[in-house]
Amino acid sequence: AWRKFTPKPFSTTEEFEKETVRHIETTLARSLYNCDEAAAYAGTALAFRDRLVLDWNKTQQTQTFADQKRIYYLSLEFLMGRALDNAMLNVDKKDVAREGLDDLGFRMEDIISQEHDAALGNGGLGRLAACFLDSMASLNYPAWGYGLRYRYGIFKQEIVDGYQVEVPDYWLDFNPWEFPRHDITVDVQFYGNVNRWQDDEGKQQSSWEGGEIVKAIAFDVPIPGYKTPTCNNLRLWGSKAASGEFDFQKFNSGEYESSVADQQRAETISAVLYPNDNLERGKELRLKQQYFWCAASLYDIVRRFKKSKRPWKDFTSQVAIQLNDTHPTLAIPELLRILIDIEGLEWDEAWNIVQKTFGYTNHTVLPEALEKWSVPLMQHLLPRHLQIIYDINLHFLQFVERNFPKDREMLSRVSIIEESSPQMVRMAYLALIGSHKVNGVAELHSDLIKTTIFKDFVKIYGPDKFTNVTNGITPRRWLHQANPRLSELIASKLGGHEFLKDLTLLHKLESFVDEKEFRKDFRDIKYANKVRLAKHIKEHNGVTVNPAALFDVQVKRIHEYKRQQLNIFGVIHRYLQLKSMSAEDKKKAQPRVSIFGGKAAPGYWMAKTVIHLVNQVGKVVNSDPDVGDLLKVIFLEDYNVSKAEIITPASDISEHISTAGTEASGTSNMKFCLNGGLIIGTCDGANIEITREIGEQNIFLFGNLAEDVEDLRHAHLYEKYELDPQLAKVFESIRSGTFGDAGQFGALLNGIVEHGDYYLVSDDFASYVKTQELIDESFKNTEEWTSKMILSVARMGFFSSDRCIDEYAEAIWNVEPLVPKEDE
Ligand code: 26Q
Repeated sequence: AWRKFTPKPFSTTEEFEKETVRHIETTLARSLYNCDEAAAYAGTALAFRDRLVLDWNKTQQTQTFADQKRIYYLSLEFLMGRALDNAMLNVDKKDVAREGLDDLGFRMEDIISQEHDAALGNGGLGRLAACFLDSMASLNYPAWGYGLRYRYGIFKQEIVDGYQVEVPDYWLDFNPWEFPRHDITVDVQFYGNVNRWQDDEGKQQSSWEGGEIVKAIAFDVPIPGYKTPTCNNLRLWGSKAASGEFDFQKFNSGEYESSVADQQRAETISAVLYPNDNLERGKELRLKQQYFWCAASLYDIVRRFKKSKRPWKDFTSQVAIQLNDTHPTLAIPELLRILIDIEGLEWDEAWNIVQKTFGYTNHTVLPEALEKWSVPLMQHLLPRHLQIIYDINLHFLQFVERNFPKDREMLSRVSIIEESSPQMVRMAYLALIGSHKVNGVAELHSDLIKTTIFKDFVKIYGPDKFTNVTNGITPRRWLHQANPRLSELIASKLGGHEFLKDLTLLHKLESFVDEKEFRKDFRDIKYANKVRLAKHIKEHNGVTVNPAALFDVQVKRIHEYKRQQLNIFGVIHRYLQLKSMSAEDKKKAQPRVSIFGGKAAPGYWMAKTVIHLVNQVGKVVNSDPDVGDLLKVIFLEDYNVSKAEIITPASDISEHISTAGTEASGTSNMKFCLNGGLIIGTCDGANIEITREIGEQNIFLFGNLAEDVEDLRHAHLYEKYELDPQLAKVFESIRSGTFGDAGQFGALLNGIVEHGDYYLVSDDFASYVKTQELIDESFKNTEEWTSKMILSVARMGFFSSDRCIDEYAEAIWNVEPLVPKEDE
């Protein structure tokens, strides 16, 4: 009987308009006579949301009844960006919507840009999680994401007088993409104490008592796949006081403030995303966030499993959980606690389940980014989990002792507990020990973790526990959506858009590399994308840039290891050269626009100084008549996913210039290359594999190698050390006040001159400058440059996140795709 009432999705322009207008007039209760762009966006989003929901329900139903494993991707960050454009492309109805909106008097681009970015992440790790959700849905894998519903995502960056100012990102005002599930809640416990006793059979029992309870409420977000009925789920947890709104007893007895305080304390847990990228800070609230989210997610996963009435031994054939870095590591002791304390399993059986269930992805070897939590803090907040961690450690160390009886030092090196004061829990070791596979995110990085931070563990478990899955990006968003004209040009050559589902098909473009018309079309598209970015720069920075100039882009989080300072010192070097150049030589010089973007963690002073320096240099250079169009320096405010969609297709060259061995993978390098932008980079992260794929004649590599970094650092500290002479000139000009008060930049320069140049800026400066000169010459040769662009795009097939997901599915998760059943 239900079937005949099931709504049908719109398909024609007229039906789309009807649905949109219906939503504006009824759902939003707005009159069409004062329908502005915001209302048109809301109506359009709701019309598309209806379509997704139908597929979503069907997908979840199919997954529930199939006898198959589901993937659970646990990540504290999902950097999703906007959803509407993506939804329109995935259901293949963007043209219908464009026509319909046009009829109603709106421009598609204006409507799309009404949407606020969902910015629940810092950078690479969070965007990777978003690309993975897109790929899992597009490949029909039954998968759920689990995360936190932050009230405030990553802060909005404003630039005031050249300085970064952080403004709160309140993004939930109107969010049609989330469904609050007030009926799906979990009580999460904190603090309290542990009772231990022997039961009637003499078995040791533990239970966690007392403390306080915070309620987790589910908010579900549909994740549509590209041109497939699969629509997966992203479940984000929000926190609320367990007692409901506020404590009425307290309220009625006059304690107004404390009744509201409980509520506020609970809601603080999901209030804000920590804005640190690759830096860990042992804050109690962060640990509370981690446990709150792990406990709610695990409860939910176990609840779903128990509904299927299977025995516990089947758990590992139904559930695979991937840990996105160490942030969700508490899921390991939490699952043990559920299995042992609540479900009554024996340690060995529970441990076996846990190890088979979890996989752990490492994203960094930087020591300052490795998570550690103090034992006293853990004892206070999660007393039962600390005991379980001790038990895990005991079993593990006994195992190590049996196998390496002669190596006494090994035990303290590999112990989960660091014997410092206070003692610390090493989360990466816990994650590794509790998982069946550990992977790095690019070949070099996966090799490095085996020889540095996890060296002992390779001896203990053997090399097979470790694997590599090189990162990738979704071609739907980063080619088709961000660069529709290039996507159409490729489709016209390849006979359709199949390459968006199988990116390796791009290789067929190679056979057109010498076609004159194709080459021109390719260049025209790059130029049009640059015109669009130039317009954005004019509007936001008030600077006119010439779209014919070489656009040189570095956009990513600001971090010393990523070396934006090397870039800006290179820009100053260029400026000084231009200043001393004859008019004759200037005619031959290659005009360039240096574009920077990225956020600094609010407490990271060195990173903020770099932003300030870029802006100061821009102020001087951009108004210097000696330089004119030959050099412009731009800092783009508030770099985020939707800005990346404009910037990425508009670059001629982009910079991926980390100190070798420090950038685990990088993913924007892939985005630029896929859009016909060339790369200047170090031999680091995925740059190495990009080079292997596209050929070394199509990329500009420079600098010292990872294997030499340690010796160089040592030499800086203990041997005579001389600054690169060209860099010394740059520093002189900064110190003489060319770019404003030199005192501001003292720490930045001294880190290099006096404190050992940890990131090897001086060591790499000469080869960096030389490589930039090579780029100028190469760019002037338009034909040579065009071939490099086309061949790069043609050879990027490997870097689709679809390939990553198939690798995870095969080597780590052991899951198969599952296509939702269509109604008969
Ligand atoms: C940890 C503890 C406390 C507070 C914050 C954090 C924290 C938060 C975010 C630590 C690290 C991050 C983010 C790390 C990150 O984005 N890493 C990047 O991951 C990408 C995807 O694998 C790689 O391509 C980059 O190379 C890597 O830097």
